[in-house]
Amino acid sequence: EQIVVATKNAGKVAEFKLALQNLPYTVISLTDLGNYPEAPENGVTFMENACAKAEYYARLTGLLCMADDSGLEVDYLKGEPGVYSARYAGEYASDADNNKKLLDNLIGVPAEKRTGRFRCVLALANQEQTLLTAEGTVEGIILAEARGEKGFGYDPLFQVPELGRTLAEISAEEKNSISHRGRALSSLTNQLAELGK
Ligand code: ITT
Ligand code: NA
Repeated sequence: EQIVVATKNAGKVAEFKLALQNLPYTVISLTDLGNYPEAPENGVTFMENACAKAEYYARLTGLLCMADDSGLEVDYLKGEPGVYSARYAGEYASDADNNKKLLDNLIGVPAEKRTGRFRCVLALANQEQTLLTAEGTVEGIILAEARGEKGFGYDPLFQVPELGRTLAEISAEEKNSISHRGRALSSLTNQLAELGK
């Protein structure tokens, strides 16, 4: 059976393909299927957005779709940018623009107050409904300057205390083994395996 990874974010696609390569499903990405429109994203929670995206693309493609809604919650900023992480610095903001805005909003804030987490909600849907959901988080510290070239988004600013490294300084395999997305994925694939029994 096929599962479509229903995201337009190339960074997410790479992590999904790596994590799902041993699954008894053929994983294809939305971009492999053609030029689909952007899903509407009006929810105020990751859960609402993940389910809406999965159902939207399942209806358009007629295939089983998995969607990811994720973002960075910074405690000092009362949980921002949260569900607005992709468009923190504006509708068409680049990762660099968003990272700059985050750094600007934390100028002068000491390390011990720069705590936060990445959160990921995954939803798997068919044409009728959402079938499964899963959530994952990873705790970290927002650095005052970027470190590392790997990953995407806010990764160069996000240090994992246990590693003493940012998510942009570790391999995609290592990131998947500890990240919000990796954790949500292992929960979702466990649920899928249970369904299959
Ligand atoms: P799709 O809706 O097409 O999946 P998107 O990038 O718009 O793509 P989101 O609305 O879920 O997806 O936004 C998530 C944003 O949160 C993403 O653009 C990054 O800025 C940030 N983010 C999520 N996971 C991340 C990760 O693993 N590393 C760094 N930044 C991440
Ligand atoms: Na979002």
